Amino acid sequence: MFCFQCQETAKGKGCTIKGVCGKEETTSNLQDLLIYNLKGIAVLSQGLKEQGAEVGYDVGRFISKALFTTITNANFDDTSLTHWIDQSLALKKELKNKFDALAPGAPKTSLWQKIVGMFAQAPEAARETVMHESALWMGNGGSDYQAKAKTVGILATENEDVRSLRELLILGIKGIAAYADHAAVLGVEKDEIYDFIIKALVSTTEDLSVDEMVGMVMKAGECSVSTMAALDEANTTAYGNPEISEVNIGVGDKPGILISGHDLKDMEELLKQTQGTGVDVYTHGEMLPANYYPAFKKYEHLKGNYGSSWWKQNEDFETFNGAILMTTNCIIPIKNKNTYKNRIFTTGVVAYPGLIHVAEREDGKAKDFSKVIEVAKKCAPPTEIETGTIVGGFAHNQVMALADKVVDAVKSGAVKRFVVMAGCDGRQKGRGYFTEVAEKLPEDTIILTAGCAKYRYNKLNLGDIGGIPRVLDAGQCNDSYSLAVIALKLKEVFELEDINDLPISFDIGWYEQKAVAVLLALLFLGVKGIRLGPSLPAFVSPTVLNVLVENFDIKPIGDVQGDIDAMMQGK
Ligand code: FS2
Ligand code: SF4
Repeated sequence: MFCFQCQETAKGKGCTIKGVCGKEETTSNLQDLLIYNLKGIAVLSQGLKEQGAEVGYDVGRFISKALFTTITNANFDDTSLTHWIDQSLALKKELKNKFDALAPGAPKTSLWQKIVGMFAQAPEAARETVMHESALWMGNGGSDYQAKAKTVGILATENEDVRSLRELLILGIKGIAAYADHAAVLGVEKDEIYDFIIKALVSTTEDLSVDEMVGMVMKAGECSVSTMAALDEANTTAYGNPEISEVNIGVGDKPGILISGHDLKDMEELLKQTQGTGVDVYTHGEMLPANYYPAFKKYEHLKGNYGSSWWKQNEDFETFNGAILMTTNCIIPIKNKNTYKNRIFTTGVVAYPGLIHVAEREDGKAKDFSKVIEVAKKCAPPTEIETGTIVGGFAHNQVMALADKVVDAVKSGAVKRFVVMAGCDGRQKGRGYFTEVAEKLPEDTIILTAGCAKYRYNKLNLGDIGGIPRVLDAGQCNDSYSLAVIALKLKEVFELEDINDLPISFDIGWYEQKAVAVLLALLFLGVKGIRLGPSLPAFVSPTVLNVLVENFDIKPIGDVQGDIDAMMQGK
């Protein structure tokens, strides 16, 4: 195996024996093979499109979901991944049949020209050599998946810089695909998003120049912005605009279900199905921002948030005592001493060996969470681990409602600087940096956040500036779009030419691939001087890093006080 997609990769280089995340070698290999098949699906889809044939949304949806399931801490289950590969092969066969049925004399354009143009003159065997092998390999049952996987992984691209740019693109579109899938679940799908994901996958099968590959990476940033905008539209249309909310972090006296991950549709259906059952619902990790939506706040049995971010789940799930539902990443390996194995469920793109999986929606019907509810009913209420509240709900609409106050505070000098400390949390000790920065930032600064990075400081009680809380939480990493909207609005209000002239610094924590998509979005919006930690991505080669440093002044986090001093000077 070779995997270097997340921040905690072994020795900062790559996991080669077993994932630091707990991913087994066979699992990693199957994920590589799934990506390889997605490339094949993309090559065939692109060819069909160029020929004027229709490629339905179901293809974009399948690719998105499949990419999503390969994100860090989503799928640890070889049986599930084998099924994903089986499905990808079936789709590939279907597309290939369509492709072969097209008339060879039809108009020929770019990719089509390369592929079908040669088809027209070549005998069957020769034709097959023209198309990228990922489009042609059809497998022959599960037995050869492992053998095949070993030949198509990341290291199959030998040149370090080509590999780096291809992987940066693939990891970026994994994040984009996750956001696209969330939007699709709520009925918002866009041609341009699926088109780009397909183009990006195809580009990784081609011999492009470095400039062309860098161009694709930048386009991924653009697509990331439009995908996050689509998701914002989907979320707010379905559930209203998040609003300032005090979220209880204590517990009630009834048994509960703890829902984690990012899927708001699962949240909605779970809340409906638990109503009147005597079972309370609590959020964990990235589901905390569900408490900010008007549509969910109306449920009295939504009791608040329990525990902390994803990497604390082994402890939090123990003391929660009740049923647990993982709707997306991040699930982490269950230890022998953990007792919650029989009360945790997966759904959607999440899978873990031995756990019960709640099946997909069918025929427009809701998912059936009855098994989760039955288990919860037999459980003890959660053990109280803390009390009090945390405040959040500062997505763009809420911040815009406070815009006058915010602008006045900047003009009067009451607020000197905004520091965006969004992104991910994780297990590494070095992440204590973000807590320290939050504690030591001057009191005339405001922290803008989204994602699970906030758990490093959202219970610190950092006070407010004239009624504006010093930590403004926009929501999940899925809501990072809000931070861009806020920055662009401030730029407009202060009549600035360049986003970098705003009194905003970016001090971002990253962990997995959605953070890569968000980072590329920020670069596309022209944000310069981003600090990134706790370490720089292993998939960025020294040459590619140089490109990022030269064009965007990206830098690693340094020591706390030094970084604060520099940020306060706009550096
Ligand atoms: Fe937390 Fe980072 Fe949200 Fe993940 S903000 S680890 O990308 O999907 O979460
Ligand atoms: Fe290693 Fe991260 Fe890949 Fe897991 S996801 S195998 S920790 S690089």
